[in-house]
Amino acid sequence: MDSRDKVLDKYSSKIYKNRKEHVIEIEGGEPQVIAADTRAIPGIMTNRGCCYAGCKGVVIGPLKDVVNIVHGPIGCAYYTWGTRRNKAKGDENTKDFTQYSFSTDMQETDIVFGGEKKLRQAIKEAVEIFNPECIMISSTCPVGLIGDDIHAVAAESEKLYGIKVLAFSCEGYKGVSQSGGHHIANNGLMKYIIGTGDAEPQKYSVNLLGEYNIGGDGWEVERILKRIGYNVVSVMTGDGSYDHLKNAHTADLNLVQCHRSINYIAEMMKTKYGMDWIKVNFIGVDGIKKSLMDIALYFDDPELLARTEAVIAEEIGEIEEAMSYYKSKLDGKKAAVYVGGSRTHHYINLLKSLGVEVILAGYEFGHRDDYEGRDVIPTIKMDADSKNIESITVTKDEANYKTFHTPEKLEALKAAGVPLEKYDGLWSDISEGAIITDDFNHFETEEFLKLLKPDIFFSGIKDKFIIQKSGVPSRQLHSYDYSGPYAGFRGALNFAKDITMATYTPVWNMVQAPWKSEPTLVGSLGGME
Ligand code: CFM
Repeated sequence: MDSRDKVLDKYSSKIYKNRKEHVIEIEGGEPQVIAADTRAIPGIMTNRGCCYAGCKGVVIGPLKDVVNIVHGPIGCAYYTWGTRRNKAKGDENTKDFTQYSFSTDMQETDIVFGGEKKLRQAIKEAVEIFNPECIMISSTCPVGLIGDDIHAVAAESEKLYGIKVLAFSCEGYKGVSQSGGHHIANNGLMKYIIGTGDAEPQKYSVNLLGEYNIGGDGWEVERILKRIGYNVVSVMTGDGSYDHLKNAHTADLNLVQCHRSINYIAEMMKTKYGMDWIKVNFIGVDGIKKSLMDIALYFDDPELLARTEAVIAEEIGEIEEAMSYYKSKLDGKKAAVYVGGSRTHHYINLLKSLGVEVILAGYEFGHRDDYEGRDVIPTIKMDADSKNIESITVTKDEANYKTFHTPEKLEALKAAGVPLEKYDGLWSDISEGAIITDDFNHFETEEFLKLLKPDIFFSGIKDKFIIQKSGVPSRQLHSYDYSGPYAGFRGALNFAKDITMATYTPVWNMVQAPWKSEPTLVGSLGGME
């Protein structure tokens, strides 16, 4: 029995039938079909988050000049406050509210008598105290259940205060994971914000999509892009702002880092404004090199291309020696990588360049295209859960529509390997024999750890403790624990250093639970000690 069967064999037949479609072994370089983006099994400890987490926590929360009001119980606001480490800085032109947590703090009486009054009051206070240009309201589960009309409150507040007020019906229970929340957030930003600014277009301008500035990743990417000579019009959404997002339509090209959370905006901007998008990856030296060259090829300017090559050479020169030292320490190690919907793939080239092989991997909530590539999208069957998430259609904006290249030139770029509207998915880089688990759970994590014994496990806050208790070092690839940035050339070096320290400091293996060596309870039974 191989390790996959050994783990799945422990399930009841009903659960086995479900999970066998989500856990696969990569064989013979053949394209594989995986079940993804379906409901988690009730009772199983999934690592997923909810729809509200995807909308407020992931996509709209990082917009720094927006007051993000969470309409709901205080816990929902508290748990999306700071833990993701999406950094932001205000400046003389842009306010930064990301250090605050705004909530209506719903109580039982609000659930019984309705919470709209409290929401109106929260908006009034936010306007009086913070004077923002934009407020966004996110719904939590009870709001959807009792039927508060947050959209009506938003529309009325917009008139009353003369600012932008958006409402998102992203109740936690919608869809099957945080993925639905990404889509809802994308729809709102596209409908009401992108395209409302009147800035003048700049030369060599790009938007950076699906970059959330975790641990400062976005700042490192922007530093490199600016060094080469690009103008970054907006970042969606790490350290991003309403102010910049309004003018996103003026850029020449969209760069998509996290495909899962934001491909909807990239696609809609192509239809509405004619703006092309390419898939990039700024994690890992090979990934960054390829992405920077792809962007330069797109702009097709010899000077820009020369600068790109020079910056790449200089940046690599800075880290090369240290990287090869860390490679000598890490060569031959094996890793497990489990993140949400895109990072698992992004980190593979970085790990490979350090001699680390990925033997176990997966996503919490990826869709089939995140595994198998965008080509499968037309074959993905919609189910009742996916139909529950609104999919909006946009039309050509005649006034702002522009094309940068002719269709022939775009075809030539595609033929030259530039990933225009293309994403190959995790399959394209995963090693033969690797085990892939979609929507992984605590049971499978423990079992695969015992069987495959990876040297390091990249994971998140919910699973890291299981991993550490079993003696294996863990680094969080969601928040980077307390470290970062990991993106860009300098980030690659931070990463190499952190995982070398983790694998050479096997503290978790040395910790023994106290009850294993001495009794922790003392008492007497029937007169005996
Ligand atoms: Fe995109 Fe993300 Fe990810 Fe994601 Fe996330 Fe995240 Fe993630 Mo945690 S947007 S899909 S919903 S890259 S919070 S910054 S690390 S699960 S792999």
